[in-house]
Amino acid sequence: VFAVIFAVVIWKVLSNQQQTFSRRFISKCLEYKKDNNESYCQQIFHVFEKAYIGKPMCNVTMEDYDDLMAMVPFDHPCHQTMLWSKTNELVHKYTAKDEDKKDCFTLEDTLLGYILNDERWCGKKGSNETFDNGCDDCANSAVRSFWDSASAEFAEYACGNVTVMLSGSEEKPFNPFSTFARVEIKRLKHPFVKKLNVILVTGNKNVSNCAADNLNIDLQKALDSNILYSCNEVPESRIRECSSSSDTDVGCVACL
Ligand code: C8R
Repeated sequence: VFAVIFAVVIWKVLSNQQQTFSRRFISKCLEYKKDNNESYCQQIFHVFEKAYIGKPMCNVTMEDYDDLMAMVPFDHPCHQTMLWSKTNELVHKYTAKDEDKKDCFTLEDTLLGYILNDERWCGKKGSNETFDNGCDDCANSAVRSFWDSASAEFAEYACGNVTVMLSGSEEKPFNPFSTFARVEIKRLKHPFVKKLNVILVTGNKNVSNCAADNLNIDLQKALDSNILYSCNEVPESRIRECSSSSDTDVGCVACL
C-alpha cells in the first residue's frame, strides 16, 4: 500500500512539474503575441519539446531545434540588432522601450527568447516529460543547445550596422567560450552586415579598453574581414541615463 501511495505521489509531483513548465511556456507566448491564439502557442510548445523529450539530458544538439527555428521566424528590423556578452542586465535595461519607440532588439525581444529567458528545462531518456529542475548543465544540454541554436539564427538574420555590448570589467571582453564568440560573430556576413560596433562598458573596475589585443586581434580575426569595425568605451552611468531617456533616434547607438 505504501509503495502504491509513494508511486502516486511521485507521479503527481512529476506531472505537475511538467504542467508548470508548459503552462508557463504557453502563458508567456500568449503574453508576447497578445492575440490570444492559444493553439499557435501550443503548436510551438509541441515542436519545442520534440527537441529534447526522451533524450539523455546531455545529448541535445543545436540541430534538434531546427524545426522550432523554422517554425518561428524573426520579424524585428534586421538592422537594429543588439548582441551582448557578460552585460545581460545592462543591455536589457538599455534596450527596454515601449513598443512604439523600440529601436534596438536583443534575442530576448523575440518570441522564443522572451519565452525561454531565465528558464531551465530538460528531458530524460525513457520519459516523455519536461523537467524544470534536476537538469545537468552540460555542453549538449537542452538549454545550451537552444541558446546556441537561437543565437545562430539571430546573428544570421542581422544586417546593416550590428552592435554588441561587451564588458570592460572582463579581462577578455571577447571571451572565446562565450556564445557571442563561439556562435554569433562568425555568422555575421558581409554584404548583409556592413559594420560591427562594439560598445565596451566601462565602470569602476576596468581591466580592459578598446586598445586590448583581445579586441583588436582576437575579435577582429574572428570577424569577416569585409565587415567594418569600431569600438567605443562608454561609462555604465551614461548607458543607464540613456535607458531612461525618451530619445526617439533610430538604432542601437542612438543615445551614446
Ligand atoms: N544569448 C545567449 N545566451 C543567452 C541569451 C542570449 O540571448 N539569453 C539568455 N538568458 N542566455 P553570457 P554569451 C543565457 O556568457 O555567452 C545570445 C544562456 O544560458 O553573458 O556571450 C545573445 O544574442 C547563456 O549561457 O553571454 C547574445 O548576443 C548565458 O545566458 C549572446 O548570445 C549567456 O551569458 C550572449 O551570450
